[in-house]
Amino acid sequence: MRRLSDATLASLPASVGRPRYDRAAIRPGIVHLGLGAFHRAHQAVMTEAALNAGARDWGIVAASLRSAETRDALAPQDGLYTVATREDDREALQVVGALHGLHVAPEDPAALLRAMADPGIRIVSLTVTEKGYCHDPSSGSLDEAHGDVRHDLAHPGAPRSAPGILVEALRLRRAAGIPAFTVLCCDNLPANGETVRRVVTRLGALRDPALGAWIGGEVAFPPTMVDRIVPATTADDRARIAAALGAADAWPVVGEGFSQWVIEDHFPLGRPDWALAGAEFAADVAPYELMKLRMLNGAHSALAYLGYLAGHETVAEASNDPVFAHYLTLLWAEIAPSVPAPPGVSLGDHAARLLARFRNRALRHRTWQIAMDGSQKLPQRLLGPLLLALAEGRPSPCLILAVAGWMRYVIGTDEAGAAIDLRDPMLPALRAACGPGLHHPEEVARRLLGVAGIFGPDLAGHPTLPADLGNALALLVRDGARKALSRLGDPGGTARITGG
Ligand code: CS2
Repeated sequence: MRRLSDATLASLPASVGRPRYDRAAIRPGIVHLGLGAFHRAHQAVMTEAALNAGARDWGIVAASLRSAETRDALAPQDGLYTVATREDDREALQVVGALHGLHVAPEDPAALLRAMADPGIRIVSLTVTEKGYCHDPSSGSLDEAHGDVRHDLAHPGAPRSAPGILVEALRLRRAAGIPAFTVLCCDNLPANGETVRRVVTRLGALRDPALGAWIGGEVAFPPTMVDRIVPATTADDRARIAAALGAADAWPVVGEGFSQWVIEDHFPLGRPDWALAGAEFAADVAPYELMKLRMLNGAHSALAYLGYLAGHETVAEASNDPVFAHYLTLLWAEIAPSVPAPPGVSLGDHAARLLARFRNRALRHRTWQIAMDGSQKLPQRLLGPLLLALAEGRPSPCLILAVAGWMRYVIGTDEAGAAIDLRDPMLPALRAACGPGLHHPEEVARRLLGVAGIFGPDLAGHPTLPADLGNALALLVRDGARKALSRLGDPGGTARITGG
């Protein structure tokens, strides 16, 4: 079968969207770090809208920070790829042309740094996942003992971490008298702009106090909330999309119809007109971000652990199970008081919309995928709302079950006794804490609470939480996740979801 490429673009079926501009006339304005599916289905699609509307100097140069896989898939297709938007039985295809250069950082860090130091680049955006920032998730500070941080301090010209790459590129610009690019973190981190500023400024200061001060003073780190559900692409996706295109695409991406981007409009060197694609600009992004991290991502993580344990392979399977749907409604009612609703948003309507999005059966979003890297996700998704509920004396059985679900999951065997393929940067510490095993749930809960970097002293030292988590974990071990959830009552008849 022929391959998707500039040469085959014109012969795709008429129903497939494609670049409406001359790709050869585009100059790069953005370097993006982290060439995963999410970037290609979210920010790149929004930038494509600006290119389609006539912008010429906002092409994207994209870099993978680890493997060459995506570059190897996309380079033979001139950087083109398909975005498939799926809602139940409907699917729309769009070929995106916004990528105008592909790097693999470990192969040639100098080439990536040169691209970032080019005066034409005005924004460096990132989707490197939570763990890519080398920070301590419970405090949000740079983890100075992190292997990649130590590497980048020892070899500053050939950095391998995202903060190390940003610091070196900014140093090169400063030395050459080129204004700093804007750093746009598009990961689900709490206060993402501020968190990345803290981490990058600190790493800069460790290299040279003057560089740290310059980064702190000169570089804009606007906060942003990003939202679109984009599961990992499957072999079925590739086959179906190739058949529809009449051309092979080695790495299409698949997402839901919903897509939201809320950004603080602070781009000293300019930005593409992302509003053309529906991006919103807000003076205060914090309420959108808290709502996203706690309502959507918090529920996602709860479903990931408890759903996986109950044998649900995907989010759609779990959310279409009435026991889990009921649990979600109760969970959102517990989380909502910790969320300051953004202007004009009803949290009840928001929760109903989330349930409909989760139930989209056209997406095979694996619970196992979302369960990855729990140590990096739990604090902002579940522990923040739990801490507030404890402080305000609100009972939180669903949040406690979600956290206990994570504990049950990291013990490493499922309810049928099969090993779980655990992925987490803190795996050695988690495994050590889980040593006492399934027969000693209270002890496991107590030890996991003490793992540095996840819970923080307020939760680990709380007078009642350790016992409550131990009991919830014991319940999950004894009865299994589904049975434990099926016992949750709803004393008010219908859970009331009200804002905080
Ligand atoms: C998910 C997110 O993998 C995960 O942890 O919760 O990727 C989620 O799908 C997105 O944030 C939705 O916008």
